[in-house]
Amino acid sequence: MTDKHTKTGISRRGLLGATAGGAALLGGAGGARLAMLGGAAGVATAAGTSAATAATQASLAPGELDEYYGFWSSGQTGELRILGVPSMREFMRIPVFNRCSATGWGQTNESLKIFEEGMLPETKAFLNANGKRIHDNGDLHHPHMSFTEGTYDGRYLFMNDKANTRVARVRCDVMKCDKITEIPNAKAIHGLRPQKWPRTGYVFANGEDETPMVNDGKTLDEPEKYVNFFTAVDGDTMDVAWQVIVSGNLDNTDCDYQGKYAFSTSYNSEMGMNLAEMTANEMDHVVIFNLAEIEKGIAEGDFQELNGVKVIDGRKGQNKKYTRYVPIPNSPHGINTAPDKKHVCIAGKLSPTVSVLDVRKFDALFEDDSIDPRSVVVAEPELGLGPLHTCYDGKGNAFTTLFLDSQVVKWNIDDAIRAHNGEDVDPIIQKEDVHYQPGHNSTSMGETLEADGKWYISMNKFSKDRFLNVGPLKPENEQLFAIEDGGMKLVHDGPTFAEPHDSIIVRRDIVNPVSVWDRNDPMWADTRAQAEADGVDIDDWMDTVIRDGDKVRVYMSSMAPAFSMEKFTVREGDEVTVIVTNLDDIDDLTHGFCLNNHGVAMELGPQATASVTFVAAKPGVYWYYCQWFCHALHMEMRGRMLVEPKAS
Ligand code: CUK
Ligand code: CUA
Repeated sequence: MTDKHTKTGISRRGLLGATAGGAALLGGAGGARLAMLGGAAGVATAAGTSAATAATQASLAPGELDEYYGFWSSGQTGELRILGVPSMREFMRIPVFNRCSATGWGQTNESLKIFEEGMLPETKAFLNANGKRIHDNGDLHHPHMSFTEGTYDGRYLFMNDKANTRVARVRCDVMKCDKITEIPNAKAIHGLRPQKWPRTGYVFANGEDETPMVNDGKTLDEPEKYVNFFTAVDGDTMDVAWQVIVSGNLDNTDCDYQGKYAFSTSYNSEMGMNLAEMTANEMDHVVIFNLAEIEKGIAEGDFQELNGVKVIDGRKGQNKKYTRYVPIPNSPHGINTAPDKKHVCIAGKLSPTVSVLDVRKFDALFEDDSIDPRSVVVAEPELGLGPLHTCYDGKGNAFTTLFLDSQVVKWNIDDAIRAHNGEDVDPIIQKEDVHYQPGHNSTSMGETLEADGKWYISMNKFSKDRFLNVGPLKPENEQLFAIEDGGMKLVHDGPTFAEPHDSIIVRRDIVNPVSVWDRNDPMWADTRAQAEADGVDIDDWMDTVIRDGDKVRVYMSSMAPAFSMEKFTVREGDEVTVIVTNLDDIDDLTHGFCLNNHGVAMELGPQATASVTFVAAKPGVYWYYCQWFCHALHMEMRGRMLVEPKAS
């Protein structure tokens, strides 16, 4: 099954030809992009699985713990997921940009505060005017952990929301989201990467969609007025540190191990407004951002302030100290820094090539305007059709997904450079079929200096015939390979729901969450302050109802198998806030509070406080109950709310 590649002279034309069908009908450059999608119809031949040995390594006995944490995005589901690698068991779903029925995320006051604090005022006004909630959807593509000196440090996970232009952070101690920042000026945050060196530091975030610089509804068809923004978020405060206006759009991003540069791909260097225009040019580009110069420019006042953000002009033809543009063939997508600290691989997508940049050559580009930006390209191997993303084994090899070929190609970076310099070497080591149409891939610790080359994940966009048919909407498919000297061995093949784009695989000793909340956690600081004002101690047994005009605060505790209050009374039309502290302090003893027929429910982990606010609009008796199974008498863990009719 190892397919030693021989040079076939694949060209862009070949790429289009290879995706016959849709492309021919559409014709032109516009057809090229659609052909990629249509390419999914051309299925690669099924791979055998000579996986006997590797399979034994991958299958864990019941109760055995995984070697790695996997952090998964979920695309349009909007949540973050935690899996075990190599078992690929899914452990947890962390709601972030979505509304979660189980945990009350998007409904509890503690989570609403996180949503609202980072929301731009105009978004708040827009949502209020339209009776809409921004808590209900998101498109989470890229989860990445915070770094210290080039490797994961177990503090935070950062992630983007393409749908509503946001960046979020998850605390790794409790595995809950604690910050969501809506990014001003930019639109559709896509690529996201934390600074690797000396630490995170910045979280770099790409705006994918261009909008008019003055977006007041008076400009549509004047592309020259459109701009796009690169954003640096401060990973400690989650505030926007600065932005850079760029030429072209921005897709994916990464940064170096020197702490000097960030870089982003642009598939729409044309600033096209439709498919044909966006794919018109043979060459697009990568933008390199000079972090020290940008910080200096900000310090020296060389910025304009836009919606409260200091914005540097890094467009082409502007002062070249902030940005340089390196031409890259056609519609580049994934950009990934190698653990050798030197190389960055850029997947060509519509070009069958991967462009290898040497970060050590970037200084010269910024020192001397006359240097050809292409001089930083040290290799450009043709690897196959539809290259999208690259990851690494820490031993000088790279793995690139080939969307159209439904394959992963393993290749050697040094050999690619030697071939580029005219030597007769083939950098390709192995090609392996995947099922089908891979997007992102990841290797164990592969985006850090501790890349260990043990495991490889292929995140495939199509599952087709791989599983029992579940109707027109099919799951995606993920495949885990053991990376072995003799080749890559498929050890797991399993469906996932919509639509993990990306994952990271983190050694388990780096991740150390707690099992029980700290009573002083900042998550419920507002509730604590309110309780203090009400004279209630939320750390203790509480059964107090405070009336404050037509606002009522109901303070209660939970301890298996009972709430501290078997009943409470409010009046029709009251705005009721129920505050619950779970006094149980045992591992895994979660309670919940769910109020019948009010659309109200929340999770209460051990030693957690949470609160939820609703209007008691309908007179009557309503049961509330614990909705997390906690005890043999869990069913009996319930109580009544009486809503008295308004005196008429
Ligand atoms: S993107 Cu999805 S396959 Cu949003 Cu990282 Cu490349
Ligand atoms: Cu408490 Cu179920």
